Amino acid sequence: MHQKLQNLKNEALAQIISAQSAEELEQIRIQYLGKSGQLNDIARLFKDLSPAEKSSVGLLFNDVKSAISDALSSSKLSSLKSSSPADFDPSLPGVKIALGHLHPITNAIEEISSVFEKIGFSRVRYPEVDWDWYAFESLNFPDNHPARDDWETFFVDTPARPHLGRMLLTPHTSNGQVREMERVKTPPIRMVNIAKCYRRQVDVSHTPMFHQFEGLVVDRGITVANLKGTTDYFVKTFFGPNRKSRLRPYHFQFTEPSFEVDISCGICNGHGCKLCKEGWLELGGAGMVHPNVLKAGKIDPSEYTGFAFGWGVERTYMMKSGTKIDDIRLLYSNDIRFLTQF
Ligand code: FA5
Repeated sequence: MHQKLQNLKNEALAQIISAQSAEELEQIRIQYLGKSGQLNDIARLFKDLSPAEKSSVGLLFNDVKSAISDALSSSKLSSLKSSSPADFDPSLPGVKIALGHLHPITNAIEEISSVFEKIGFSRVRYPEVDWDWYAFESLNFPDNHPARDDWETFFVDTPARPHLGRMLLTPHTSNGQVREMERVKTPPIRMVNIAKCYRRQVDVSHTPMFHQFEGLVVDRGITVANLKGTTDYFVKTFFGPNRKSRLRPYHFQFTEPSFEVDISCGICNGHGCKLCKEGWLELGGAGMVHPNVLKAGKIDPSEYTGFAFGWGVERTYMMKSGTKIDDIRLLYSNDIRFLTQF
């Protein structure tokens, strides 16, 4: 019934916008809001709903009804119905047109790009549908790694290619690492790859489609200190000067050593609270690029070293103080009441 009401609202609003006369608007009013109109037809079905359904459908019903009547009364044509030139009052304020805005994640991506561009990173974009070679094989994943299982990754039903393997929806932006090494050929490399990722996961902190931003720096003499400095710079610029970062030992196939990066909680300032428990929130993975990955990108590991990190855009955005989003799925629910708050 939710879908039916949404469709009805969209149809009514589209008809109101394209109405050519006051008579046409009146017809639309009768069709949707009249005694035997489509909204009342739906209201008659309420009796068959459970009490819980009744309250959620009821809320949407009222929302649809007021959206249609507001659109009817604010339509320029409705004032033509009874007005003669003498009734027209030019001193009345005009009708405000509702303006949309970019999605909060689009804004977050722009902000993240500009934070890294300020310290010399180039924003790049690599395919979101890519070969197993770039997503796994070149990143030092063994054949039997669980992430390569159908259960974790969405594979595309096309024949595998020699060397490149199967085609898949990228489960992380790390597929950009070897692609960037192939593009630049000779370091220095300083890229930030921001793209959509796909995994078979959905709950309060996971969506099947999400975004990651992947940093990769390769040059002579790059060390963990450069990784820590870059992380600190990002954390203080994006979240605020009081937030701190820490590296926790971890394991990734394509970095050695590997870390999980945590940031101090913005609510309790690192002291421990209901949200973070011990004062820290996890941002994502990082580490020093594994020599095998440099070799796969035809870069000599005896001459160059590098660091890489990959963090979730949605989770990073949700950790900004004051965002107060406690369920990641809300970001993609397309609920205008949620989106207009940002
Ligand atoms: C990776 O994806 C590594 N490629 C990160 C990396 C890059 C490590 C470079 C080292 C060097 P992980 O699976 O932990 O790591 O994902 C990183 C982040 O992506 C998570 O911390 C989280 O913020 C985000 N993320 C992962 N899965 C989801 C999901 N289903 N929904 C939303 N965000 C997700």
